[in-house]
Amino acid sequence: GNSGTPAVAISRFHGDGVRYQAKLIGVDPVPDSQGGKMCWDSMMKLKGMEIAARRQGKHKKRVWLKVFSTSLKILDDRSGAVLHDHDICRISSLTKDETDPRALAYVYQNEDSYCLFYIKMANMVRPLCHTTEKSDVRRK
Ligand code: I3P
Repeated sequence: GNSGTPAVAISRFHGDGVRYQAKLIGVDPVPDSQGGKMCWDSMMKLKGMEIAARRQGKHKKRVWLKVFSTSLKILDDRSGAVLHDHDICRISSLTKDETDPRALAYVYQNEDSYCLFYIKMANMVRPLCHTTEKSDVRRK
């Protein structure tokens, strides 16, 4: 039967996806799929590294975040090369950075390991947070 994802099927993320301009703050291996403290500690660690890098004149990597109905791709902003191709089913937690309205983090499961991806959007993250939550994908 069709027990798929009808809500997702009618979303605007079908087909070519929706592209957001962003920067990759950092990627950090984490021990688990979720956990508020775990995510926050990882985000603070990456933020510390970002600050240290900036002091040395280094900039965050500019990327495009492309959201599709079943995947999230992180592309190099210049070449368009796919740096990360994430199956949305394997994104186990999404954390809004309460100290930065443009930043968010999610945990991605790759086989038996987990990685936290910390991303800074060019614009406010609220629309993205809403649309990646499946219950909110349904429109009207
Ligand atoms: C930049 C400023 C930007 C920041 C950028 C910094 O510093 O803080 O807001 O971009 O980060 O270099 P300055 O004002 O001294 O030029 P984001 O807001 O996107 O973080 P970046 O160099 O890592 O791109």
